[in-house]
Amino acid sequence: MPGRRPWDQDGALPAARAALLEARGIVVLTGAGVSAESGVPTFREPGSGLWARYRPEELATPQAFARDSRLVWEWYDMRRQAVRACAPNPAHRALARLLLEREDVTLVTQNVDGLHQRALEDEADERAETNPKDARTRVLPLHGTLFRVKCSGCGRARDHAEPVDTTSLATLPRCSVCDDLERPDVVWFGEPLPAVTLERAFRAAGVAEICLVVGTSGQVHPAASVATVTLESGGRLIEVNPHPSALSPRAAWRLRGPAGEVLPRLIR
Ligand code: BV8
Ligand code: ZN
Repeated sequence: MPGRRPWDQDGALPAARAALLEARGIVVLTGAGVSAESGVPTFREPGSGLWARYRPEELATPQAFARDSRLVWEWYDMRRQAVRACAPNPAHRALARLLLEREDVTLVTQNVDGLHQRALEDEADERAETNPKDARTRVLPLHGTLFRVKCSGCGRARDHAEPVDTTSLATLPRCSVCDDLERPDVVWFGEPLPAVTLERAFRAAGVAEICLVVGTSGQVHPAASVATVTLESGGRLIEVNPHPSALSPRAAWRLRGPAGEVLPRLIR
C-alpha cells in the first residue's frame, strides 16, 4: 500500500485503534521510550558522557547517594538540565488528548521527566473547553519527579527546578528545617514506590479492558506488573515500541514503531 509505514506492515494499527475505541477503561503504561523523540536519552540505550560510564542501577540507589552524594547529584543535575531543554513530543500530546477526552483513561508513567504533565497543560491550553484538573489527577508518576527534592533526613519535600552546584558536597541543597542533605524526590532501586499512587495504578489496571504499553523494556518492577494486572483481569495489551520488550509476548497487538509516529495515528 502506498505510504504504508514500515512499522504498519501487518495492519495491526487499525485493529488496535478499534480495540482502543471500543475499550471500556484504558490504562496507559509508559517508560523512557515515550520521551526518546523529545531528546531524553533512555536508560538502556547507551547514551554519551556520564550516563554511558555508569549503569543507572548503580547511581539510582540510596547506597550510591550515601557513598557519593555529589556524583549522584551531578548525574541528576545533568538529566534535569537535559529535560528542561526538551519539549513534549507528538506521543505525549496524543496521550494528553486521550486523557482530556476520556475520563476512563489513567496514565501510569515510570518517567520522572514531567513531560506527560507538560503535554497535558499544553493540550488543555489549546482546548479551552476541557477541564484539565480532573485529567491531572489521572496521571500517576510511579517513580516521582526530577523537579522535586526531599530531605534525606526528615523527608520534607519541595518543588526544586533550579540548577544545582555539584562541584562540592558543601554546595549541594540542604533542608532548611534539619540541615540534612536534600536528594531528588524519585524512587531509587531498592526503595518502595509511593503506596497510594501504586494502589491507584493497580486499581485502574484491574478495571481496564486495554493496557496501552508505550516505550518500556518492561524490566523494572513493580511498574511493569501494571500490565500484568490488566491481563489477569481479562484485558489485553497493545504495545508501541520499535523493539521487542519483556511484555511483547503477552501483547495482542505489537506496533513496532516510534511512539511519536504511532500514537497520533492510534489515538486520532
Ligand atoms: C522495589 C526513577 C522493594 C529514578 C527508576 C529481580 C527481579 C525482579 C525485581 C527485582 C530484582 N532485583 C531487584 C528488583 C527490584 C527492582 C527491579 O525491578 N530491578 C530491575 C532492574 C530487575 N525494583 C526496585 O528496586 C523498585 N523498588 O522493588 O522496592 C521494596 C518494597 C518495600 C519496601 C522496600 C523495598 C524500584 C524501581 C524504581 C527505580 N527507579 N526510575 C530515575 O529515573 O533516576 S527505574 C527507571 O528505569 C525508570 O523509571 C524505568 O522504570 C526504568 C527504565 O525502564 P524503561 O523506562 O523501560 O526504559 P528502558 O531504557 O529500559 O527502555 C526504553 C524502551 O523504549 C525500550 O524498550 C526501547 O525499545 C523503547 N524505545 C526507544 N525509543 C522509542 C521507544 N519506544 C517508543 N518510541 C520510541 N521512539
Ligand atoms: Zn530535613
